[in-house]
Amino acid sequence: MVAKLQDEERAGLLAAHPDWRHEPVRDAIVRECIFADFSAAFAFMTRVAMLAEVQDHHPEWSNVYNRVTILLTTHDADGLSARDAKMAAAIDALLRG
Ligand code: HBI
Repeated sequence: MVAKLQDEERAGLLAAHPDWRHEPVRDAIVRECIFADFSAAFAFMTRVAMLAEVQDHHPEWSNVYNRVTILLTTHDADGLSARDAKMAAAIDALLRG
């Protein structure tokens, strides 16, 4: 079992990653990313997929043309955990370039 973040830890995660919003029903974080076109969006998804395999932590996401919506939560914790914070940081770093 993975430890679920406490309220203060969740607040810290959101403060550190302001492009993510909290989704309270799932206790998840969500980020919407817009790219120039489908090709750029799919290239980004490929890079995230490789990160997800390395971290053994996988996003729930959707893609419509140039938009990718990513939801992170930890099934094993029934909510947010440090694994989501680590993945959000890696995704933010990718998007910063
Ligand atoms: N991805 N988002 C997410 N949450 C998990 O709990 C999770 C995962 N990928 C793999 C994984 N857990 C494994 O550790 C096992 O549960 C198989």
